[in-house]
Amino acid sequence: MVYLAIMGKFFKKPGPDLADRVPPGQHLANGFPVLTYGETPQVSPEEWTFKVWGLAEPKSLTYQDFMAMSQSDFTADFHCVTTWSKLDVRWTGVKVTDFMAHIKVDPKATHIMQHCYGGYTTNISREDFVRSENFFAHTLFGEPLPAEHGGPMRLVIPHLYAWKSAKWINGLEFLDQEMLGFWERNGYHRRGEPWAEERYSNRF
Ligand SMILES: Nc1nc2c(c(=O)[nH]1)N[C@H]1C(S)=C(S)[C@@H](COP(=O)(O)O)O[C@H]1N2
Ligand SMILES: [Mo]
Repeated sequence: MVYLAIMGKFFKKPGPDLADRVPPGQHLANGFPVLTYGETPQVSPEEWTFKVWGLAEPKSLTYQDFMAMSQSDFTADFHCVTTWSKLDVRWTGVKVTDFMAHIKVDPKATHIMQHCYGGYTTNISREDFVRSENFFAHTLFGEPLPAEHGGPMRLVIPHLYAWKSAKWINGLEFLDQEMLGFWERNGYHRRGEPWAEERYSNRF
């Protein structure tokens, strides 16, 4: 019985060292759940195209353009607002801070709308976007990013709830004011910081 209690302690709930990495109201997921609103777009790396517009010099980039940029490995925790978290997800891709050297953004741009194949959008402030722990990911646990997890390319913003991490990302629109993305217009918080439990908007 003591053995079972210990097993339960170690495998069902996060240990003390992991517990302080799980934000309030979150639980550790089994595996890596998929959370998608609508259909999964099927886009090959060859046809994947990424555009920058708005308060930035318009630019179109290919998958090869991203592969030619400086590549980095990342280990990051992933928190979905529906209360599951997955720790230590390993990705490979391009740091947002490295990517920014390849485009020209107007200093007046304070906010960004992420656009995706399939029409999903999510907003983020420039301050939350341009951080060295944020990245464009094309590889998950050493394998090409599967379509259901956003392949061929997604954004990962580890310090915000995962709805801010756009799958099948195909563009960034630079703005001089905050606009709301898909979930944000439908009741989710405009920022979504998991440690502050910024889950839903208080505007409704
Ligand atoms: N384009 C797009 N990106 C998206 C979503 C989506 O439905 N469409 N869901 C978001 C939500 S709510 C979460 S929790 C994560 C889930 O990523 P995963 O399916 O790789 O676990 O993707 C986010 N990015
Ligand atoms: Mo989510």
